[in-house]
Amino acid sequence: MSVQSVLDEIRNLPGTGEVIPIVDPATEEQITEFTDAGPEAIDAAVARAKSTADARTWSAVPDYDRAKVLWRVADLIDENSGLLAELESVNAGIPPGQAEVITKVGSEWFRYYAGWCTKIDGIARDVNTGGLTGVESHMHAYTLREPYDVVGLIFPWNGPVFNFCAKLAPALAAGCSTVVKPAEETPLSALVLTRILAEAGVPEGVVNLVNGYGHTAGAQITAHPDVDKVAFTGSTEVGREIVRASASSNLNKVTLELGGKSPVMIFDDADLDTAIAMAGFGCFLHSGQVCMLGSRIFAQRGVYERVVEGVATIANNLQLGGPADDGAMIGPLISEKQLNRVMGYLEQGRSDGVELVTGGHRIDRKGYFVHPTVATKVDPATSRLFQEEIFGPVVTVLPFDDEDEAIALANDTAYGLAGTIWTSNLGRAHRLAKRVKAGTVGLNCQLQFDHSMPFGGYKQSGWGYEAGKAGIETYLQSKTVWAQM
Ligand code: TXE
Repeated sequence: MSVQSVLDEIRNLPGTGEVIPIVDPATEEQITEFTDAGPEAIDAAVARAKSTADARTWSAVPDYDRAKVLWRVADLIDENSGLLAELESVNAGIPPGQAEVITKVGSEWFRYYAGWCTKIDGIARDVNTGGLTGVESHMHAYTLREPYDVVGLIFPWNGPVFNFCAKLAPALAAGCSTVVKPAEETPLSALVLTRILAEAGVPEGVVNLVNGYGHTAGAQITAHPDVDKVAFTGSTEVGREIVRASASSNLNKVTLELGGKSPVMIFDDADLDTAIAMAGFGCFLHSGQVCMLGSRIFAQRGVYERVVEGVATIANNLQLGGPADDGAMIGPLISEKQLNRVMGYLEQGRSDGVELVTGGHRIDRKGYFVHPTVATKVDPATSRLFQEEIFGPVVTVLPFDDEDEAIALANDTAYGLAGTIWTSNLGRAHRLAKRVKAGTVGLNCQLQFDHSMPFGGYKQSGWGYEAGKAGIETYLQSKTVWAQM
């Protein structure tokens, strides 16, 4: 398969809805288009998933065989990593080197969860009380961990290969049947990945890829009476809609990986060179379109000026560009919609009196590029720049005096995805790790992720976890069985 064959294939997929253009964000050129699948196709996808769940087509495959299939998926992703990385670049604007790294992380999702297939187990106990009958009896009780039958997997455009693998690997390891909807902006790599799953031995009907808008295809999946669970990554706003859809349909279980506004605290005893380098990279990576980036930096008063200057220098030196530009470290924003959103925040900031130390404007070239932007003099109480997830290359920097003030500022957000503390005082690092209200905290490190460790949000950053043991448990239900001895 080549990029061109994928572009042709999606154009020819059947659908009954609107025609949706796919645009290369680095050139603003339309590269292909596809047709929204339409309501009948979503119903048919759910019905196929349900029939394989009812027939136990996948869930009854012995666990060690499921593991072998998932391991083969990982190998096939590696074999196709060149194509997947190219698609990631042309469709999501991710620079080629980073796209290769993300593709490798993608195959490791499947290797990690291949291992869990043989480790799904419950508990067993002998119970000798009469329970609610009051009559003493001898019971053996045990729990079964069973997959949800049909799960809807809906994800965004910011890392199409990563997001596909993060959802499919644990769902398939658990034994679920799936309906999969990638973002309308970035449906290309999902076509290749779905084919890889089939080639590796996932039976037909277990993974059902559908394409379309969120308000059409996505909304129909979340409200479908035969969908037992929805796992979603995207905006907090749509997260709320998914919860509402669950409440007004069949109360399907929901896990949500939502936005962030993560704090980075730099104390004056930190290794400043490393802290500034990581804080600068850790807010502008992928033009700020990664949920766990540190988009609010707080620097202790004694090092505040150095931090502002250091992060601004990084912002000015990061090479922006598309896949065709040699040495590009940062790609474009995904779409015109996202560009307008980011520019809207910057306008708002200007009219609020925020000081833009650098950036604040589009780059004078084709593509949705915004100059990495450092904002100071931001009022936490009133500024939308400080409070809302921008999902663009924009960071705010504010000073603090002591630990209590740093923590108060760090936690002054509706989000709780991640946080970072830079200090050489180990006691302080661990003390503050406990006080940050977020699902991931980095002590003298930033952007850490591993498949083996749970990832999830406090507060409005989400419900439930991805990765680690917690990541597969979210696709399993627990059944308690009582046996009269
Ligand atoms: O996300 P949406 P958008 C945040 C970020 C960004 C903002 C908007 O702040 O600026 O969201 O991005 C599907 N029912 N994040 O508009 O709309 C949609 O088709 C079911 C953070 O692109 O949430 C796509 O597949 N599904 C984030 C997916 O939801 C619906 C990553 C995400 O789209 C739906 C991306 C509906 N009613 C954006 N409406 C993160 N957590 O990493 C849309 N969708």
